[in-house]
Amino acid sequence: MIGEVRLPDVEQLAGRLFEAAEAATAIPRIAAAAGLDPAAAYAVQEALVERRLTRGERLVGLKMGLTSRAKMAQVGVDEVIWGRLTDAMRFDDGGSVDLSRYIHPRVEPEIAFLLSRSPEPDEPVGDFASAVRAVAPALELIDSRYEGFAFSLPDVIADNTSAAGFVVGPWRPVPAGLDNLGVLLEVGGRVTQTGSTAAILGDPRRALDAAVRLAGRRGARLEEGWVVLAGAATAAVPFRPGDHVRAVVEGLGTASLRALP
Ligand code: 0L1
Ligand code: MG
Repeated sequence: MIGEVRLPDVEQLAGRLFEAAEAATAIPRIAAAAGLDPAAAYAVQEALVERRLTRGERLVGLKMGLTSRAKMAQVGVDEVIWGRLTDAMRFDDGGSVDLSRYIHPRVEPEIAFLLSRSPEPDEPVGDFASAVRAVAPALELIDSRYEGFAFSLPDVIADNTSAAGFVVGPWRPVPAGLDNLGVLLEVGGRVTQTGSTAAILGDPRRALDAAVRLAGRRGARLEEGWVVLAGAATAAVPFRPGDHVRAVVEGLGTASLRALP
């Protein structure tokens, strides 16, 4: 048992979310009927990602979700959450993606960290910065497996926090200040969202602290060479066939992705 949820149910719920992603077909929300609390929802997430690993994917990092007020307001959930990234979710910077693989994809501009070592969950706050080798502009492709892109906190945790894909721009050394860099999201060369890295928990480095601590609570360790997506600096926008999206982060550069027509 995990809370009120039996282990076979954890596997069954993970299977439903896995199949929904495979078939690119939305399913009704699962958490209320199954009695999922956040702890049980993370167990479902783990079982869901385990299915990807079983078919040969590799864990390459973590993502933080709902780290900005704009994102919390957009989805009506007000807690920072985390999910897992695999190698199959990564797209080349400037590459392209076939959106028919997704249900209702959206994109959002982020900051990515590259880890130079595996941080210890009990390191003092702020020390995790010494575990960062480089930083980069990034894009996250999110795709809720739930109908209407609507969910509760345990629903979205179980669904691996809507993780679907990501792009990392050129890595560069971490600049002195990361806490107030301008961020733009362009679609087809037109600016559709503007924000600042300050929107990411006040400073994206706090998202890294949160990643290490929250994952540590579930016995998950971040590894050397992993990518940590710190969270979006703006609300997400729909990603449509033919769109060319670009995240522009002041002083860091750009990351882009094209959706096939
Ligand atoms: O990366 C994110 O902030 C997404 C978290 C889940 C909420 C959503 O799907 O927008
Ligand atoms: Mg995100």
